[in-house]
Amino acid sequence: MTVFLVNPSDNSFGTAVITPRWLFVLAAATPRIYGDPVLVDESLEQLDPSSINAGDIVGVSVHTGNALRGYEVGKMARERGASVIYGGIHATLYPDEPFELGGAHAVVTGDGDQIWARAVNDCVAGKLKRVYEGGKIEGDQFIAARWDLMNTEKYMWASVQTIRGCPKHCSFCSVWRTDGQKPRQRGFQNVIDEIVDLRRLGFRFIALADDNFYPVTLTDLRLAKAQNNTEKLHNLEQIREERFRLMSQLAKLPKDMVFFTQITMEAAEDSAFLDAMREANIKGALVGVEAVTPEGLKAVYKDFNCSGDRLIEQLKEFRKHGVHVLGSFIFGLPTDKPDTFEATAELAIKSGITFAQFVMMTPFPGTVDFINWEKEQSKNPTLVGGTPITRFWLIPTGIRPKMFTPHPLMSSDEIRERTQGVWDRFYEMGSIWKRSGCTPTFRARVAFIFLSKLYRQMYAGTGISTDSARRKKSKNWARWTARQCRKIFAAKPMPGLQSPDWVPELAGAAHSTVLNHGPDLNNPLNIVNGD
Ligand code: B12
Ligand code: SF4
Repeated sequence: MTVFLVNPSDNSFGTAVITPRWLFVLAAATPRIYGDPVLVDESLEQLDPSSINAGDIVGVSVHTGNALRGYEVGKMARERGASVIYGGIHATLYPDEPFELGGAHAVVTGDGDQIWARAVNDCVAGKLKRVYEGGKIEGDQFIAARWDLMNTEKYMWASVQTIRGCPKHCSFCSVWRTDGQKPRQRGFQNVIDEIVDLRRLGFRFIALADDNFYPVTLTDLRLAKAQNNTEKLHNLEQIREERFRLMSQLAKLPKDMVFFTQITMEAAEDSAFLDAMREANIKGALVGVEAVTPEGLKAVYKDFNCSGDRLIEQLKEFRKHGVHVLGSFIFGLPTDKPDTFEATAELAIKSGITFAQFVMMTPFPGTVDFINWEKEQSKNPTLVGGTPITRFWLIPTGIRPKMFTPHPLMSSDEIRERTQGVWDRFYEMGSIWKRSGCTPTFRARVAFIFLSKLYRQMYAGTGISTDSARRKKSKNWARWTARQCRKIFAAKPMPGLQSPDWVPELAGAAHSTVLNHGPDLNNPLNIVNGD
C-alpha cells in the first residue's frame, strides 16, 4: 500500500515558484510504518494515473481554484481501486462536494497536522469514517514539514508557516473565518529548526506562508490600554513579544537568507517592527492595499488602510526600512470607476513598490462578499452551462466567466481589459528597468527583469489571452523562464549547518539557545558551512 498526496493543478510549468506547504506537512503527518508517501505536485507535472494501484490511499487537497481538477484526480484514483481522502480549505467549506463530485471515501476538514494519521490508520484498518474534523489546532501542535521528500531542483522558494489566523475581517477573504481570528503562533524554535533544514538543502529564499505576519498593531495596543482591559493588553503584548523573539532568531541565520511574508499596511506605523524585520532579513512582504480610494476601502471592510498621499507615504515607509513591497490591488469593486484603473497604476508606480498584482474581484466561498452575492443570486439564479454561477469553480474552465459579480458601471469585459492595461503599464520595460535600480549589480538587475516578466506572466489571470498558439507560446516561455529563475534562487547547500539546542526549561525566552558546536557563540547559526 502506498500513500499518495496530490496537489492538483491544470497548469504545469515544470518549475514552481513556491512549495505547496500542505504537501510536505501532510507527508510528515503520515505514519512512518506505511513508508514514505509519494508526493505529486501537479503545478510541476501531472499525475500519472498508472502509478495508482488498488489498495493505495490518495490524499487530495482542494482550494476553490483547483477543486475541479482535484475531483478529476479523485475519481480517477477511485476507479483504480484506491481510497480517496480530501482535505484543504475548499473541502473544509464544502465537505459534501468531494463525495458528490470527486469520488471521495472521506473528507478531512480544518487542520490536517494531527488528524491525518488517524484517517490513514482507520483506512488501513478498514474503518474509514466519512468525515474527520481537524479543527483549529494550537500553534504548538503544528508539525514541521518533511523537506527531505522535496525535489529541490523544482522549486524557487520553500514555504514555512509561523502563524495561522488573522484578527481582521476583510469582506473578500475567508482566512479569518476558516483559520479563525485568534492568531495561533508556532514556537520560534520549531520555525528556526525547519528553516535550518531548508538552508542545509540549499534554500536561502523562504516564503513565510502566514495569513498575517503582523497580528497585533499599535492601534490594538492603544485601544486595549484606553479601555483599561489589562487581560487583553497582556495577551496582545505576549503575541507581539513572540513575534519579536522569532525575528531575533531569524536574524542569527546565515546572512544570505531572504524571507518574504504577508502583512497588513498598519505595520508601516510600527518602526520597531519594521526594523526587526530588516534585521531578520525579511526583505519583502505582500501588502494588501486592495483599493486606493476611501470608498473602495470601506467596501471591503478595510478602512484601517489609508488612501491617497498618505497611502504613498506608508508604502514608502516599508522601503525606508529595507522591506520591498508586493502591493496587492483588487479591481471590480462596486465603488470602482473607469478612472480608478489609471489612478491605481499611477499610485503603484509613484509609491515605489517593487512588485504589484492586480486581481479581479472574486467572491470566494466563506467570505462576506460570497454570502451577500449568494443571497442576491437566490432570487434569480444565473446558470452557466447548467451550473449556478455561485458554484463557479464547477464550471468547466473553457466556459467559466472571468468575473462573476455584475458591476454597476462597467461590463466584465471592460474591467478585464482595464485590469490588463494596468498589468501592462506596471510591467512595461521602462518601469521595470527603473525599479530594477534597487538591485546591487548589473547581473541582479537582469535577474530582476526576468522575474518581473515571469511574475506578470504567471499571475496576470485576466483571461485575455488570444489564440491557443499564442497561449502555448507564452506557456513555453514561462516554463523556460521559470527554469532560469530557479537557478537565480538556488544556493550552495550547507549540510553542516547546525540547529541550536533549545534548552527546554528556558524555551520561550529568546536567549535560551545553546549550541551544538561551532566557533561563533554569538551567532550560532552562522557557522559550519559544510562544503
Ligand atoms: C501562502 C499562500 C499563497 C502563496 C503560495 C501558494 C503555494 N504554492 O502554496 C501565493 C502567494 C503564491 C498564493 C497565491 C494564491 N492564493 Co493563496 N494563500 C496562501 C496562504 C496564506 C497560506 C497557504 C499555506 O501554505 N498554508 C500552510 C498549509 C500547511 O496550510 P493549508 O494549506 O491550509 O493546509 C492545511 C489544511 O488545510 C489541511 N489540508 C490541506 N490540504 C489537505 C489535503 C488532505 C488530504 C488533508 C487530509 C488535509 C489537508 O491540512 C494542512 C495542514 O494543517 C493561504 C491562507 C490560508 N490560510 O490557507 C492563502 C489562500 C490559500 N490563497 C488564496 C488565494 C485566493 C490565492 C490566489 C488565487 C490569489 C490570487 N488572487 O492570485 C493565488 C492562487 C495560487 C494558486 N494557483 O494556487 C485563498 C484561497 C481561497 C479559497 N477558497 O480557495 C487563501 C485561503 C487566502 C484567502 N485570502 O482567502 N497563496
Ligand atoms: S485579507 Fe489579510 S488582513 Fe484581511 S482578513 Fe484576510 S488575511 Fe486578514
